[in-house]
Amino acid sequence: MIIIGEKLNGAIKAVAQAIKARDNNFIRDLATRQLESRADYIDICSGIPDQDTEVLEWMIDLIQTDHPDVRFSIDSPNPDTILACMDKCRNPGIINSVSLESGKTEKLFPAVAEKKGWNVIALLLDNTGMPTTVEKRMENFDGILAEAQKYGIAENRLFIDPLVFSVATTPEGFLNFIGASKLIRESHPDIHIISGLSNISFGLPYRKAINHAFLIGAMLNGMDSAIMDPLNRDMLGGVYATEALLNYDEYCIEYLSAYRDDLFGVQK
Ligand code: THG
Repeated sequence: MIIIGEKLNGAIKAVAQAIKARDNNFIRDLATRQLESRADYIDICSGIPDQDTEVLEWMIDLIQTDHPDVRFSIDSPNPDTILACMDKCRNPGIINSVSLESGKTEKLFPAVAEKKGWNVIALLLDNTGMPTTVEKRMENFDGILAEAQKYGIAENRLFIDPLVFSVATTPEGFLNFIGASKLIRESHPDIHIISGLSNISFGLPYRKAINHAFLIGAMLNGMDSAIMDPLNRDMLGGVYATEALLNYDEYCIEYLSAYRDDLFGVQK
């Protein structure tokens, strides 16, 4: 699994406060802990539209001073912010995100095509709003793929987010998510499939049970990347265990290594 650490998000109250106070140490610590939990990318999202570029550039500078090899997931609704952040990053990262909403791919795909090593998350969304069926997701997938081909972006640089809604309000949401995931996985083995783990449980109690079931169900149906909390040790255990069961981790080498380094928090 390719893990994107979600913790540096202004939607989380403590992070919003740290951003407001420009609390360097809070930000540095959350980045360090996520990297110690072997996050492949650190997602950064300000949640403040009028200071978006400034806040994200501040985080990038801070974190890459401590961790010269860090790769960022630039999480912003504003393509100009994403472009500015790409220039700041020492290492190639991942754009979060494009979609078929007007202007997004036109602005960001040329930068992906030009900048070596950068990857891109594409939401299966267009100007008509959230997709509610498998068919609409696949129509949007075809649209994204056509755009990527136009700019010569290889399929293994694309992370498709089929979008998932809460099971509390959208009873068939998970089935539609995996319906699209399966079709994409079967027809395009090199394309990555990604999701945020927590939308599925919105509005329900004991969210971690639902998030955990989602994680495993989605991994069995082609999801190979997640925006998640790598400090959540139960969830991290689920990731490593499922990878081993699916024979992506021969002889459980990664699982055992994570256990030895106590990433699951169960060592004495
Ligand atoms: N797809 C894409 N990008 C996304 C999302 C997506 N970016 C934002 C969001 N969804 C993913 N990020 C978060 C960040 C924080 C939380 C949820 C989603 C959150 N975290 C809790 C906290 O830190 O307090 C803890 C969660 C836990 O313990 O597991 O609520 O869907 N492309």
